Amino acid sequence: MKVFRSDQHSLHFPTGELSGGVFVRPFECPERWEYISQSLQENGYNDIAEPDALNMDLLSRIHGADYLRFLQEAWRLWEAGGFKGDALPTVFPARRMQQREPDDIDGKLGYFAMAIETSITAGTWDAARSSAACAQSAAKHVSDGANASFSLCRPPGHHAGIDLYGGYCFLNNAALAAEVLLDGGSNKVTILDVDFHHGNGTQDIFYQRDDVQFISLHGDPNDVFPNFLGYADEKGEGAGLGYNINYPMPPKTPYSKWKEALNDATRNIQTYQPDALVISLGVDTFELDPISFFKLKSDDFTDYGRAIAALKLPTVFIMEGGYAVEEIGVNTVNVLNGFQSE
Ligand code: OKP
Ligand code: ZN
Repeated sequence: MKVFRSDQHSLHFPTGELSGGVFVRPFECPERWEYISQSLQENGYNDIAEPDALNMDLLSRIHGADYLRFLQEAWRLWEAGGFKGDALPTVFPARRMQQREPDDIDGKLGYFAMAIETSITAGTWDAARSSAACAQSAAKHVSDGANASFSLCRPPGHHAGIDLYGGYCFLNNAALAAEVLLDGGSNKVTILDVDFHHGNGTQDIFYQRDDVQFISLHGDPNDVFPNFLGYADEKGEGAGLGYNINYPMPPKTPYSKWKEALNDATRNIQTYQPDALVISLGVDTFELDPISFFKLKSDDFTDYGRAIAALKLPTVFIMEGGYAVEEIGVNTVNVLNGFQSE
């Protein structure tokens, strides 16, 4: 399985993340990428490529023009304001306030943010764009005939909506991969999101569409981030009705229960009959993950990799979360090994 990755991921590394009322070292850190790279190489995934340049026209199919402009100008405007730290929002267009983008950078940050643990830094745009480029190239590889590919995306993408950043995400890598597949001749694509957190951004992007089925297994938003989306009653709208499927699950969910949800998800995928599959692959479902609450063990990742392969669809794996840094490589490779063994 060919791997796509870029060194430019390291351009994004904020000094702190607001967590529990204090600034801590960000959970979403560059070593995550290093551990995954290392495990891939140790396990024979040595067909590694740099991505092609990002196609901004394709990116514009999933993100708004104002949002893309904002991501590119945010750091310059923040610096021009003379601020000392990384760019963080402090004010939001909450209920009964105007949903209008102001000129002031403090206002712009809040207008486009869905969470504030995610800072924008000098290198954020370049890192986010390299991450999206990896997803694009991995999807192109499958669209050109490969049966699978893996994109080592960092920063992750599934919380990034049409015009929203947050949850460590800026550009929606999985959504872009789906667009590349559609562009390359697929009529229908399923995005299966197995990250611990609900893929609110991906849901947002495809909520009214029937050419992309979105299925997410995740911690119940009543109990955990992103808190305001990911409930089971969110089923899509208009043409998209029926093509959005959420499986929220409670704290301490063991693999046996998670697998039941996955089995139901695979039945829904078989009914939909997509031409290709995109996996939003977060390994934060692991029992030792510091910010999550499912109980998967390392071998479980191998098992569900096999179940994904049993769908017999061209598959693009897009890296999302996973914060038990020392085990992140093993758990990621286990999914790929399970997939390859089938
Ligand atoms: C991104 B992905 C920690 C709160 C963290 C943000 C979680 C983002 C997860 N105190 N909130 O889906 O892995
Ligand atoms: Zn996650």
